[in-house]
Amino acid sequence: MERKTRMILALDVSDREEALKIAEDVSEFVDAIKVGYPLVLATGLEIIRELAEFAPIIADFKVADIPNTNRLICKQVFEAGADAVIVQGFTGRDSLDACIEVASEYRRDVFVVSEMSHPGGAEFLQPVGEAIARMASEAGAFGLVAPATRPERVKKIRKIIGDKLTIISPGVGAQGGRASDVIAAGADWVIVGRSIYKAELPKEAASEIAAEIEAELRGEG
Ligand code: O7M
Repeated sequence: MERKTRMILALDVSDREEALKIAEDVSEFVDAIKVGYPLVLATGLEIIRELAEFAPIIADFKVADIPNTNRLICKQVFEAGADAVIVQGFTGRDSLDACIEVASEYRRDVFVVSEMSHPGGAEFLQPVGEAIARMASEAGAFGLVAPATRPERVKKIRKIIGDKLTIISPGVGAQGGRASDVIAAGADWVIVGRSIYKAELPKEAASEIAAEIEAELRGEG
């Protein structure tokens, strides 16, 4: 995945036409499109190939099962044309290894959720987030998912993993996080959903966030 705009669109709409229109509109401002259950359950897995025309696709299925089932899920995800898959880390090293094995067969990437951005993310997952980040690094994952709503946690996790893994960070806009803050804290990409796809003009909204990130990277943030 190229690090250009440093933004990933979370395309959580449930209508195929709307999804394709937004993807086309904002493609110049995003490095990837994250597709998850809302869109795939509503329109079918084929949407991954259709959207791949506009940007690399990260399949957000937060895979969280035993190694064998994880292997079967990841195979389907990559056969469907996704460039990367998002998996949960809390299921342990063997489950994660299964995903990474399949990803390397297909030459694709795995992102691991170490902790989550919503208030409940602090209840059970945050206390083990750093251990999950270390495990993901040892296992050879491509990246971590860490919360833009808590830039101080992104900073801490960046310190733990160094430059070995990338960090993608959801929680910008609708959940209260700021793109520039989390890029400054060490995230490689921010993930933005509602602030773009619910905006009256998604292209304008994406362009504004991209400009904010650019200013931060130039040191004007
Ligand atoms: O910008 P939003 O809040 O509309 O969307 C954020 C997207 O990121 C949405 O698709 C969530 O499911 C996802 N997300 C979080 O919001 N918080 C997390 O901790 C993790 C994710 C995620 O993408 O996990 C892989």
